[in-house]
Amino acid sequence: MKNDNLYLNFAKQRFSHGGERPFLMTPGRKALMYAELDSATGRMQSQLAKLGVAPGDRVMVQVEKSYEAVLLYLACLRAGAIYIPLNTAYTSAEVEYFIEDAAPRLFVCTPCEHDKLALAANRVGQPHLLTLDSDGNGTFLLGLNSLDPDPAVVVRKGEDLAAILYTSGTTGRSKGAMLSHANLASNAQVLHAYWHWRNGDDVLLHALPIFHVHGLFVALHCALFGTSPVHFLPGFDIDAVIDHLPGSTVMMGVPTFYNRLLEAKTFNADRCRNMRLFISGSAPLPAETHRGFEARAGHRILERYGMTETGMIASNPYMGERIAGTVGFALPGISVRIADKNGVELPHGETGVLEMRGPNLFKGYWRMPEKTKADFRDDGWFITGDMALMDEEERITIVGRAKDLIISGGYNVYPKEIEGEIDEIPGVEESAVIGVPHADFGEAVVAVVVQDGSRDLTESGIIAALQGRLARFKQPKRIYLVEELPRNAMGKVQKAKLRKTYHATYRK
Ligand code: MCA
Ligand code: AMP
Repeated sequence: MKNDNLYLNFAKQRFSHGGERPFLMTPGRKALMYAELDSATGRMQSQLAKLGVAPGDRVMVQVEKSYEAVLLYLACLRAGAIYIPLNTAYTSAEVEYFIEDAAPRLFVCTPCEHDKLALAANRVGQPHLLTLDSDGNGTFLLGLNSLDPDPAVVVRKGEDLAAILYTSGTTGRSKGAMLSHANLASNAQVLHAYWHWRNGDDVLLHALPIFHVHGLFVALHCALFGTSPVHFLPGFDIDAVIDHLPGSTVMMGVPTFYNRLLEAKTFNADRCRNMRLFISGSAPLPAETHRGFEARAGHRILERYGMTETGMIASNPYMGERIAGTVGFALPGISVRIADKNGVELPHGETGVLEMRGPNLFKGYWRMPEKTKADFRDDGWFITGDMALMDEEERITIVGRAKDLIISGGYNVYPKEIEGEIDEIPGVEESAVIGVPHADFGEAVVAVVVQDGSRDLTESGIIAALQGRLARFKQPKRIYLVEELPRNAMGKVQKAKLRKTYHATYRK
């Protein structure tokens, strides 16, 4: 029987060629070699089986970056389990929802979060709760070395699920995007070819988190397909990134990475002498960053566009012109159309909602058939919620969002969720959350709050009340207390007006 397990795509074709090459290289640790991958992931597969994880079971993971975290992801693929990574910034109150929703068989967390999560897990389900830290220690690894690697990669059909990635929604609650082995394999193959990956010769500089599509799939899958060594940094530390540039050829980052490189005095073209490609995505790259980077580094950043539900949809060309402010062309095998609100395709040059179709398109939202239905046209096109236009050559420009979404430093924040938490605070009558321009994060979260008069609220008091309830990156960085919110004739809060009023909050 044909086995479409994504792991085989990486392993069978490539590891044997790349055997003597390092895969992950983290400062202070011995490199993890490609030759070690099969046995290390096979051993973890045996560990998963010992813990009762069967094909189709969910494995939820909220851990720092480490070799073992990547091995665990690959082991879940091998075992046919569904991998669910969570942002390490989520609080235990937020994680409780994910455990209840996904009902994982196993939850792997950082040791310092164990006790808090044990309480949350007990309230909503009973997954095995084990630990893993950034140095590769933890209860998940106990006894691992005495296990024999399971040589059998579990048979999966292309449409079987490989991962669920939670993405917040306009209605407030996070939705689990179900991604299949074939979804991930097709996108990885397309990107590997489109960006002219040089098997063996490329070295990837990896400073992204590994709980999102960007760092986990786009970056690591290209490296795995190319058996490329990866400078695997714990996070985006500007000095470490600049130090590792001369030994790298490709970097992927969110616009904040590029803004910060331009702010750094030690960053210059000489540091980039071996680099062949800088890629940006997850949020709009400001045209001035694009131009400033070219002037300083001598490289035109290649901007691409995608979503958790779809992986990458469009990219500027590798060989052709990379134009600032555009996201390039639909990737091979992926169809894009710009449509009106009824799904009718619009002529070139007109702005509408970007819809797409292709082998990378997810299988729907986990246990949310109604939400899935609402985001698809009857003929299968997926409605991204991004406003865009296409020129005569079919080059795509993202011009805004139909969905009420803030992107801060590459992390998505849905105002509805934040407003819900603020409105729960005693003394708050109502609130409106908006994004305002921010030089480092692109957009910063700001809340405009009306009091109900029952007590005296302050900016710091409201921020303090949100601690533990929302991840730090979602918390408003400024709160404005006002008498009332502007509304239109229908009674709807006029967010555009608020964005205009508070536009200059972070202007230098
Ligand atoms: C950290 N903080 C933030 C953010 N990150 N606040 C707002 N927005 C953020 N993104 C806050 C922390 O809570 C903390 O606040 C303070 O900033 C410093 O925290 P630290 O961890 O030191 O921050 P950092 O290391 O400087 O992180 C900034 C970062 C990081 C490097 C830009 O956020 C990051 O790696 N972002 C990448 C996100 C990503 O991978 N997105 C891809 C999604 P305090 O001190 O007050 O506690 S996938 C996707 O979008 C699609 C598929 C796509 O197209 O790729
Ligand atoms: P996520 O839900 O984290 O996958 O975020 C996906 C959203 O990020 C998209 O729907 C876009 O709104 C945004 N996005 C990703 N890449 C770009 C880009 N290059 N330019 C503008 N927006 C982007």
